[in-house]
Amino acid sequence: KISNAMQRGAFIVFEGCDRSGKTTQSRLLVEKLQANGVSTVHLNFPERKSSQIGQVINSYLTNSQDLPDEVIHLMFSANRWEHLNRMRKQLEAGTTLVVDRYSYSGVAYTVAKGLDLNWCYAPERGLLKPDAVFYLKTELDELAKRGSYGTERYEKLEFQRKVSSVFDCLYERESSYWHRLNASDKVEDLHQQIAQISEKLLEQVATQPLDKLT
Ligand code: FDM
Repeated sequence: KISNAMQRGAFIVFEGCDRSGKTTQSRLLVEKLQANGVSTVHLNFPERKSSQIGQVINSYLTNSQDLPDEVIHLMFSANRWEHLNRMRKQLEAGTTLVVDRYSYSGVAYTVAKGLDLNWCYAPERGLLKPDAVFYLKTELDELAKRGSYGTERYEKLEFQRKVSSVFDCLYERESSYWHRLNASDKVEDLHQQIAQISEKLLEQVATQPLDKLT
């Protein structure tokens, strides 16, 4: 039996369109794992507060600053790179990370603007690869029913439709570690599905090395 000290945490990511329930589900998972005594940290990309890059992203998203599509894309990626070392240390120390959005949002939102998928993915190579991605898939009319969007840059139904189709492509490509879930399921049912998969995952990955996006 391998001692606890050698076990790493799991790297779990939530992806999906705006208002798909990522924040609710990621919080519920964090609470559940913590209640089970698992050291767990909740993160969210973009991480808007703790760096200058994050602050630029925030002013871009709230429409107070304009930037070329390529530039903001690379800033979203840089925002992940600037948190890489800390994330790796936490995982290696046995802490599980539950992350609301990651590289796949980076790709999906920029490809939805018309940029090339391979170009969009390139700066993500070398970042840590998640052990699992929970893709909360929304039907567009369901999203529309959830009421009007906020005022941030991407919160428009037509744009979300494009984002959603890129997520579907990514799911086809990455399905070995993606779990596509129906975002219109009841909150509690979704949570049960996610918790069950995560608990198994925690055991499976504890002694596996961390992987990188290639
Ligand atoms: N977003 C998020 C991107 O365009 N690229 C990225 O790399 C990431 C992580 O930022 F519209 C978009 C997705 C969303 C916005 O997301 C902020 P949240 O859900 O408010 O954190």
